[in-house]
Order: sequence, then structure tokens, then C-alpha cells
Amino acid sequence: MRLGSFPFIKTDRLGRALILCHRHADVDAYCAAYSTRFLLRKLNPQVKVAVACPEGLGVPAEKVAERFPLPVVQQPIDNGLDLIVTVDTGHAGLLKEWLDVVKRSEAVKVAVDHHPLDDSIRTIMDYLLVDTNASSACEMVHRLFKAKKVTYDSKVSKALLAGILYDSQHLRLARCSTISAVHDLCAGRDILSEVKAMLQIPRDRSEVIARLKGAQRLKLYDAGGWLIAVSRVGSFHASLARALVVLGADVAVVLDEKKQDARATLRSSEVFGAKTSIHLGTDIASPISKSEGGIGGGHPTAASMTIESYRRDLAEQVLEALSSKIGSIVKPLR
Ligand SMILES: [Mn+2]
Repeated sequence: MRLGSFPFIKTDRLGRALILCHRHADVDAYCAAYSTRFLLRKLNPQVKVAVACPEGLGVPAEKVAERFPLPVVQQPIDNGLDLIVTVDTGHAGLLKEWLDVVKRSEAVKVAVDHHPLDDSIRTIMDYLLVDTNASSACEMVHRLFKAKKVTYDSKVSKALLAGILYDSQHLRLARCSTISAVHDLCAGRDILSEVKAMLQIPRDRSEVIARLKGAQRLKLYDAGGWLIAVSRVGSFHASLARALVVLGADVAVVLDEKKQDARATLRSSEVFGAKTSIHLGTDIASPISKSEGGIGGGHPTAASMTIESYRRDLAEQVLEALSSKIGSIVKPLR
């Protein structure tokens, strides 16, 4: 990985750049975009940087965006771009209407990420700055600042911390490299509590209801002693899946089947991930969505997939995949 060569174009030739987040940007994606824009403008103060967030921002990202405002462009632009940077985007489908812009553009294309990249995005980007051991896209952007020997202001340090805390579950998933980035970003100031407060959002009543209804509809399965909880909700899928793991499920599968379109959000406990080495992204979500023409992938203990025009039983398909990876048949638990 040639972090020091970023942005892979002579900075004096860098006139217009576009930074792209994945659809429905989360805190990590938004803050990585915010900080990358700052970095590019430090490398060339004349550069015009547009940021796009397909389908807008998630709720926590929206709150963080109030503290770190960015001019976000709505309409796809592609004339005269010299550089396109995607942040936190492991699958090309997550770029939505901007995917065409990336494909058509003659710009230098750089992916900055911590997801295992799907071929769909791997093949359209020129340079991949990806470390799946990094906690977050923001940790990768912090490495870029270091490699370029560019200093950041206190807003950027807080934005990078926000992305790192958000994706590492407040450092529960942090590696030593994450802690060292956090140490560097704090630089002796007590800003962690301020950033944590930024990420504290009282849970919406509709989200609480979705979680409780999801718990009510829960079906429980056993595979080789592992408990798999399956439920359905119309929104707040990830929130419910996380809650089911907190309740004690080893794996949570939350489904949302609308007309022909199906979506599944998967979470597993860290113990399940460590003992079985089953990677929910590359072992489950990615192969199923690929075989069904959908979009899917993710991390070892957190993954999701969306499949349009889906006609089978997604719960059954996910349970089958888990069963074969665990090496044990799945039985409903009474
Ligand atoms: Mn991320």
C-alpha cells in the first residue's frame, strides 16, 4: 500500500476532486469524507472538492454532520474530474447513481477502506488503500495524514475520532494500531469525552418499538450448540440484530422482505466469530448475494445483503449457509 503516493496525481495538477461515501452514509464514511477533503485542500489549496453521499446520511451521521458541515452535492457530476476517492465503500452497488460517474470518469480513482473489497469495486478503482485490520475508514485517513506529513486541525482530529469510535464500538473492537491512532489524535487534549457525547443519540421511540417487536417475533434455532435468532422488522434492522446478540444470541439474522425484494442483516457475538472463524461478510452475505444477483458483504461479525426480485426464503438460505459453515444441522428450538 503506497499511502505516501496518495492522491496518485501531481497535486499541482489536481483541479477538481470528488469524494464518495457509501449509500446512507454512517459516521465513519461521513467523517472520512470530511477529513479527506481537508487533506486534499491542504495538499493543494486551489482544489475544488465535492462530496457526495448517495441516498443521504444515517441518523447518527446527520447529527455528526451538524458539527462538521460539508457541502454535499446531490446531482451526479462528472465533467473534468481529476480525482475520485471512495471512502468506506466495499461494494460498487453502494454508490447507487454515482456508480456510472465513477465508471465513465477518466479521473484517477482511489478506494480508501477497511472492508474486504468486492470485485465490483476492486475492478473499477485504480488504487486500493485498504487494510481490513484497520478499525475504520477514518483510521485509514489518519494514516494518510501521517504518510503525507500533513497536520490537521482540531475539527479534523475530532471527526477522525468520531469515525474510529463509531466503527470500533467505542474501541471495543480496537487493535493496538487503533489505540495508537487515537493517542495521536488526542494529542494530550481531553477530547474523547466530547466526541463520545457527540455520538450519544437517545434512541428513537420507533427504534425501541422495532427492537421490542423484533424480539417478540423471534424464532430460535440451534446449530451445534450455537443459538441463532431469526426475526423480521421493517426498519432498524442493524439495531435489532445488535440487540439480539446482546440478549445472548450467538448469531442474529434480521430479515426484511418487501414484495420481491429481500434484505438480511447479520450480527454475531465475538465468541462465535473467534471460535468458528466464520466471517459473516465473506462466508455468508457475499456468496449468497452473489448467487442471487444482489449486493452484500461486510465484516467478520457484522454483515448485510440486499437482493432485488428475490423469490426464495432468505431465512432458510442464510440458515443453510450457517449450518454448512458450522458443520452441524440447524434445528428449531422449542
Ligand atoms: Mn466503516
